[in-house]
Amino acid sequence: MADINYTDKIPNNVNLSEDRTLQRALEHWQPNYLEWWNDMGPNGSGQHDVYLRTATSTEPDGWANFGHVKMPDYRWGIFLAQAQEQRKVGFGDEKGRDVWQEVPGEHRANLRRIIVTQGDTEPASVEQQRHLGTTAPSQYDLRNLFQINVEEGRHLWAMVYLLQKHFGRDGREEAEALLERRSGDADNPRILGAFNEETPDWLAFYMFTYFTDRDGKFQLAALAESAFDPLSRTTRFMLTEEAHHMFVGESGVSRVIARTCEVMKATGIEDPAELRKHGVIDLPTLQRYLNFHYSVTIDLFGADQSSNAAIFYSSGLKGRYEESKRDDDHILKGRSYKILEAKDGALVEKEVPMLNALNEVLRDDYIRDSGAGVGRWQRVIDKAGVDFKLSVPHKAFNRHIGTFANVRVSPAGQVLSEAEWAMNVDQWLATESDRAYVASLMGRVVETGKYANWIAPPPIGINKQAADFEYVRFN
Ligand code: BYC
Ligand code: FE
Ligand code: FE
Repeated sequence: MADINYTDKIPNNVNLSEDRTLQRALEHWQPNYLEWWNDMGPNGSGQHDVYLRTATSTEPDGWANFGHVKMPDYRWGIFLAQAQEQRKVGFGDEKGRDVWQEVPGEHRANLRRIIVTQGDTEPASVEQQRHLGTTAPSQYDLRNLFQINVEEGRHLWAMVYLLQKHFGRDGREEAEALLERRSGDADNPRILGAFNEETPDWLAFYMFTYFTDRDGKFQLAALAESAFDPLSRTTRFMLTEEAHHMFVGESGVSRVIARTCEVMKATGIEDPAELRKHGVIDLPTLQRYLNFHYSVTIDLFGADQSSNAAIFYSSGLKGRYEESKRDDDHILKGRSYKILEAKDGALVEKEVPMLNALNEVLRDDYIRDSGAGVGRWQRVIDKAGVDFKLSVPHKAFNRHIGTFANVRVSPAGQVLSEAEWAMNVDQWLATESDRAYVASLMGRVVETGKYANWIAPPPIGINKQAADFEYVRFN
């Protein structure tokens, strides 16, 4: 595979210079993108030199370069994973046929919708996180935030490339609209719910990158199975970058827990209100943040029964997570899947056609995967000798999409009356006062090698850098 050509205006490994129309479309879009980045990207960061990795090839070993870069100079580019020779459609009605290099007319509207939905989340997350740089707990964390931001920007480029290359004028219009919607805007919001929520503080940021970037992992993995080969190759390379985003979330929460437990052991204090006087985040508050981000994120998988999902699968547009590792016919007609629904005050199982339940299948895969990290957080608590059990809420808790949208369910999975919900919700979801307390801890730490009081330092530096490495030079 050709290395990425960094002398091009737009670094790429897709032979951009041979497609003049596309090159012109992208060069027209690029200044609008930079304008969006300046308006909506990381606040006040334009002059900082940030220690970033930049993709320089798509080879599995050594695909990135590390070095100090000003973010507006980051080389956002278009990189597709290596083509797989003779790749065949792996599922659905066209299973076994050659994959598509162009968009089949009959699937154009659905593919466009999927690509736009995926693309919309990327700039949305940058918008949600734009103010966090002013309260970073360390240079290390600030650098991780910025790394994620530039890569989410690149993920937008990845989807815009597909739109402009394969969807003509419609694609160019969608590419512009992706720069016009705004997270949380009342008139022109981002498409999916979680991407219009705020990411008000760093605990929310770690929870978001653990839980919500993991939705990215599962959706991208499902799209990597697509019969539309350019989408498959694009998402496969995006997945390489995604791993670091989830690492930042998992290790971030882990470091918050480690610090809290350290103070709990040193002082012997267990009472959250007393603990707050020591400037750390009490574990019940952390659990309430977890409950919020988890429930908002599992909504992102869509309705538990969806005819869209059935069509996306049968027509080969979107597969399941690790499709090829599954031991079935990959067509799924006549198969069923058990979903839950609320009936007479209880949650009961119901068998439905599997094709219609594929959003739920992916959500269940996600639930298994995300629970593993929560188990690792628990081990930090256990090892410290602190008596507290973290838990993952029931999947029907605090849902706004699908069957449970109109039912109140406790984190333990009990169907509740509106009054019972109202009486207890403050124990389950972060309250205004929780958020105000966490916000009160957020203060910018800029000294090299120093960390805010509420979070432990990381066990190891980025790219194995030493503890006193200067990740960000503030200019
Ligand atoms: N909020 O039939 P359904 C990432 C709508 S994250 C608001 O279930 P479908 C990242 C739905 O549009 C990965 N609306 O829909 C992470 C539909 O509307 P209409 C993002 C919602 O199509 C961190 C209606 O409800 N990628 O990369 O089967 C940082 C009926 O629903 C929501 C993708 O999502 C919601 N949560 O499923 C940066 C992949 N959910 O038609 C980046 C592409 C549903 O009635 N998207 N609706 O007006 C898809 O595959 C599908 O569109 C969905 C929804 C799975 C999202
Ligand atoms: Fe992304
Ligand atoms: Fe991400």
